[in-house]
Amino acid sequence: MLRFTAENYDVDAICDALLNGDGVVAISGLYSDADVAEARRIIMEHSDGDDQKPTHFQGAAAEDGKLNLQRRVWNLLAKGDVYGQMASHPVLMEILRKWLGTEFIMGSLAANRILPGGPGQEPHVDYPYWDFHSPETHPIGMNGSFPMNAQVSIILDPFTEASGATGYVAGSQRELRYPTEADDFYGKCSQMTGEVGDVVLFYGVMWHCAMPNNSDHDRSAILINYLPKWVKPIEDMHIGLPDGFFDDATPELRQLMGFNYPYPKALDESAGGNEEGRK
Ligand SMILES: O=C(O)CCC(=O)C(=O)O
Ligand SMILES: [Fe+2]
Repeated sequence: MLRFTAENYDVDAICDALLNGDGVVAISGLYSDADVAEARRIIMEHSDGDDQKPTHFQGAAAEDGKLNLQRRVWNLLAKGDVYGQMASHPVLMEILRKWLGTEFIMGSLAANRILPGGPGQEPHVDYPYWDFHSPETHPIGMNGSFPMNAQVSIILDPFTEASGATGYVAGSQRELRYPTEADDFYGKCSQMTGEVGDVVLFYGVMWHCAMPNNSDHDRSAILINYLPKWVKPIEDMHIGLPDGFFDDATPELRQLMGFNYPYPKALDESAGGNEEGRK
């Protein structure tokens, strides 16, 4: 996994690594300690209860009665200004404009907290490929040769091998396929280790999963899903936001929330005129 900093990151090298190389890079130094601490504090507060939120790729944990050791906090935009700021960091915007097209959007802004003893996930690929175990539900000939996804993990607790840093098989994004038992994921995988505040950026066609937390501390991360402008988000990104939330929002956050590409639209109820075309 190539590692960059806020000072030496290289957009072309990163896009090449995501598409043709390992499929994942790390970038350190994007966020202040204070922002990372605030982000973690709010997530811990929202995940200290026993109420269960929806999760994914945790079928085995559900069978073993261990689902409560992996906790999701969804809809982070409504839970603190810090999350929108982190998701629209200028370095991420610059890289992702190149990777997903200039008008890319955000499909989910959530957290994944794995408590000590928490089991890992099933090896998988991410949205919109996440149900590629049923490829017949997708268009014929679909592949990963151009990206319809970027995943950012902002690390909030030490990501070590013991704590269950995300496992991945380098290069597996070069062929779009949902991994099977025969692929021997655990025999082949490396882990996205990192320090608090680091960002891991990967192409979600690459096989990966949260690994079991065998340490004595929590293992939390903010998980952000980014999409081209025309793929529909996973989360309903607009619920729970107070009226006027976007009045003072930055152009970057408005873009991430889909305001720049207003489809589907009630065309039958819009003012007439030519809306699309080179002229
Ligand atoms: O938390 C992690 O390590 C990865 C989570 C993940 O891949 C997912 O939920 O899709
Ligand atoms: Fe994933």
